[in-house]
Amino acid sequence: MAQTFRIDDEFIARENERAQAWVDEDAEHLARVLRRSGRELEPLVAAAADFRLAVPSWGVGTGGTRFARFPGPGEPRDVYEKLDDCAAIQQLVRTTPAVSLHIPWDRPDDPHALVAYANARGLHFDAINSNTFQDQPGQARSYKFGSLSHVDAAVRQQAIRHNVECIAIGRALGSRALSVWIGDGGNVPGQVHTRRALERYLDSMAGIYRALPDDWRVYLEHKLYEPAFYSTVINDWGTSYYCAEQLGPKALCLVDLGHHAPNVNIEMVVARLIGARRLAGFHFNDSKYGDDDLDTGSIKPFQLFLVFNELVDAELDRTPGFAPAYMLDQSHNVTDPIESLIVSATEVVRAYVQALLVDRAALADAQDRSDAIAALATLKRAFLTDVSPILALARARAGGAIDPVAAYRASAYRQRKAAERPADASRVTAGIV
Ligand code: LRH
Ligand code: MN
Repeated sequence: MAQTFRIDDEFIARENERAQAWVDEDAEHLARVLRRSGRELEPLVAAAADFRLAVPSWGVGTGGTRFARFPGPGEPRDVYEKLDDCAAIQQLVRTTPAVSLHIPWDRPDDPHALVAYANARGLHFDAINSNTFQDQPGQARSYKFGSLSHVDAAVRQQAIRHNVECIAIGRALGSRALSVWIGDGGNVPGQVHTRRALERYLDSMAGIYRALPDDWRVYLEHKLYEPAFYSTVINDWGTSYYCAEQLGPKALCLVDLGHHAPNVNIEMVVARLIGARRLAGFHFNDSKYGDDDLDTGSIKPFQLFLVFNELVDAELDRTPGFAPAYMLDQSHNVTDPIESLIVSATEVVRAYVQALLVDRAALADAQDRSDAIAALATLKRAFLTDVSPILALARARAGGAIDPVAAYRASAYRQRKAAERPADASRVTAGIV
């Protein structure tokens, strides 16, 4: 395999030299501000440095909509080049050593070679995603009218076999979770029998559940609509929770932030699933209208903070079985995907550190006195604290970049990849990838 360009640690260290002075100055100031409310900077830097997030393999290519996809220069052409780009992100932010693959988009010819390639770049594999929302060349039966809930048992069996195959691939890659999102549903009233479709889904998922190794989990991902535009079989957290309860303890509910109706109180959904011990984790992104898959924290940063407020509260409560999987799931239609993933990873850690800053005693006191103003002020004080110096110090101490986007641009990584990966005009398509 030809030698390809990689950002090296020395380059990052040189870039950091230029920025070290301002980050130290800002960190000193923040330390003084925090000390006023009895908080120390160091534990927060350590917590930021320990935070882990997975990136989606499909996120490093340019995304699109049903109307069009406008590929950028140096698009990754296979799973190995996707890993190269994931490695570049990890090198700069030091928060994203895990990659979540999607099958068949990333089906490995040689899983062991892929694991070695990933490990050599400081990466490992997170949850594996199945795909029964598209038909593959040569596929026997179509998923046009559904998959795990299809009226035809033969189509359901085909979808079950695909998920069982994903578990086998995941085991070879060291994953410990299968993530199942299906687009099953109807476009007109009456097209799908609402109760029977869910029964068929549960029967199919029971088959997949039986194939799970003991130490594995299956993540059920709900979504309000799209590609079905009237009814969706796994449409909301309640349906997902009901199904997890029916299937067994290894079934958990994954929250994709973009999969809810506008104005749904997602932080409450998170609190409900934590309380029910069924929170699988997250697909972080942001949205203004539908499942826009925009960069995390770019539209509703306060909502992201409130979600982490629930997560940190549960963490501090030592809630049994609380081990959510954190992952980005975005579609980068007009930005350099690597820059978007760098910024999004940073915004997720920012929300986590802001949530750690919440004065829990003051919040509980305000809640006990039903003092809404004091309660909101306690949250806002944390949310409005600029924790950028903490995030930069955490990255730099782990060998990452103080200013990762600036370092990425200075490396000319994209231009070099454009030279290494000549554009393949035949691959200009519409759609998410
Ligand atoms: C569905 C979804 C799901 C993935 C897909 C790429 O909207 O969020 O998680 O499989 O995007
Ligand atoms: Mn998702």
